[in-house]
Amino acid sequence: MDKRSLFAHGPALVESRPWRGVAGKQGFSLLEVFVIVGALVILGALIFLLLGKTDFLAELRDSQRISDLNRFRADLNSYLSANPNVNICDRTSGDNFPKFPVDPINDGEYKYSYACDKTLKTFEINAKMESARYAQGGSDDMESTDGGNQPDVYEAGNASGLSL
Ligand SMILES: [Ca+2]
Ligand SMILES: [Ca+2]
Repeated sequence: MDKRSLFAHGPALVESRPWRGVAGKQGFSLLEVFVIVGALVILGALIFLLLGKTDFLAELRDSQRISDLNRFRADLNSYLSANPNVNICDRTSGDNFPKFPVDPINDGEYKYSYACDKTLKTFEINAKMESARYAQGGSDDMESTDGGNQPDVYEAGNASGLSL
């Protein structure tokens, strides 16, 4: 039997040719590869620099603390306006009593503390700043410029002089 006759039945089912991609282009050009690698290197360097900055994550947590305390103060003031007879020292009083925020670290050193006077309807919520920037003496000192009586914590509330 002629060997060629076994393989000579019509066109081959599978053709072998280079992959041409969706738009008919053949893979990536060297320039495209360089641009992508360059962008990844720059992105990696930026992340490395930001995370390497000593206080970057501490500043993020402090921003969260400042936001938490200011929001709680606003929420509780609104709640007090709507419920003037509420016992401000009983956080379980009323279904709409503002949710007490939790410090991003919440350990022995960094935690929120709450003080209140149920007769005067005054309250204060405090947090310890973690970064040099927001701590007492820092470039954006929040602790000693809040109008409170404790220069080494950030105080928020409605008590006169934040003296609770
Ligand atoms: Ca203070
Ligand atoms: Ca105080």
